[in-house]
Amino acid sequence: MSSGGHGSATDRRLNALFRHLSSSARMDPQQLNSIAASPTSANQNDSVFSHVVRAPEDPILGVTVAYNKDPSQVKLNLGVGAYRTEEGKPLVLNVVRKAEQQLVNDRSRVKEYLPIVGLAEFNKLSAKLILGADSPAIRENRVTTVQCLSGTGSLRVGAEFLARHYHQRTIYIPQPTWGNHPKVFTLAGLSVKSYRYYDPATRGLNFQGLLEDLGSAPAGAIVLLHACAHNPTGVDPTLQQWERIRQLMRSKGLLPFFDSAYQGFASGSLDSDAQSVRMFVADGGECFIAQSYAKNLGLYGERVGALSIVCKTADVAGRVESQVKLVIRPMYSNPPIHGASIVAAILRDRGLFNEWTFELKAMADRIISMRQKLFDALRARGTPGDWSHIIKQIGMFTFTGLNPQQVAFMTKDYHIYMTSDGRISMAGLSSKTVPHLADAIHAAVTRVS
Ligand code: KET
Repeated sequence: MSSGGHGSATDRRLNALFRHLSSSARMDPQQLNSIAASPTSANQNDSVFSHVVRAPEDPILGVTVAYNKDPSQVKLNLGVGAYRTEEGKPLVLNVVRKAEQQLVNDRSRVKEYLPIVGLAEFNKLSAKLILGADSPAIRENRVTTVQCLSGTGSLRVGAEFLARHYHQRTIYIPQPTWGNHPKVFTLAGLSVKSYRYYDPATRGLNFQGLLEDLGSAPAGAIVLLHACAHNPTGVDPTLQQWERIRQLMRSKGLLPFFDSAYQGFASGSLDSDAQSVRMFVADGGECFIAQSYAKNLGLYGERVGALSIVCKTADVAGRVESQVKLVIRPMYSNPPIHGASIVAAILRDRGLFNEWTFELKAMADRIISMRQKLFDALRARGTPGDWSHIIKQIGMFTFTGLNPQQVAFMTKDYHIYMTSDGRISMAGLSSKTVPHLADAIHAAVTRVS
């Protein structure tokens, strides 16, 4: 390869570029017009993208798009899982405002890039939050945690790593599950299969079906588990059932991948909601955990989350982390600093942390009270059917059992927006809107089959 000098390839390219630029600069306007009108130039109506077909809206986020277009005064968005106050307004937690104020007041803070793996303190504290402050896995340095773009980004980074470095490319997801799961895993290069989870007849867990399906999964397969507050069903295994699942999975060498998007939202307690994960970590085995702070800290748009990979030894964890960095760097280089700084400020300070647990419990309690109110309202109307699942289900959502036709009817006649599988976000409901929803459900089940 020549290096410099008149004859180098770089010089030739630069010279050609210079000739091109100076000649077009000298071109008169008429000459330019004639080029634009020449038959070889692109026709405005003939886009190189004219074959692109319009994609459907996202089944969950598209509900908000439709809601925003509706001019009705009584419209109600129960689609996306986003917390609203009794006044129907989005909520910024007080503790988040305090942490943000601290950050703004701290003049020593800069906006430099974070490392590829994100904010070190945030990562450490996130691992502690999900695994427990006294977790032996953390003490033994065999957990690697990387800051990712909320829960979705954590799932995707974990899946990309697995597709590159794990011997089994099949991931089992519950039936049903969050609608984005199959897309995230398929696009990461994994092959997606499902295991039985929900029994529409009992509106509860199909525990037998779950055990059978995981029992016949190939050794080593990855299994996606919702850590708590299963979305969309609101049905979680009991601790005894979790223990059976753990034994079965460990005996077959199945690899757990926990999605923890609702820690604190199920019971109102951060520790209780992490019990499923901690059970799998206590046995010394390996697992993946994707954490989101979208719901429990209300940081939806800040995109703050973490991927933790619990390994057998510190040495393996270090090597795994080095490869996770190779996944992240060409995707988005490194994660954003603001949201992670808010979380770190809250998790490191006992006062702020306690305040958070208070606010979190208040959100969880308001959701639980909405369950009772909706149940009572349907009972008062004598709506046909057993609606006790509304008060039994856990977390942000009620899986109503309404069919797509009934959902479409409620949207058209009552301006109530929800996903077509009949899931409603209880966090979007308030005492004022419960009667409207109960009227709509009553009309739907009595008039639409
Ligand atoms: N996991 C589950 C189970 C989940 O419900 C969500 C979001 C996520 C991960 C991702 O959240 P993130 O904002 O990336 O941290 N679910 C709600 C919002 C959405 O669909 O994006 C929902 O089901 O309404």
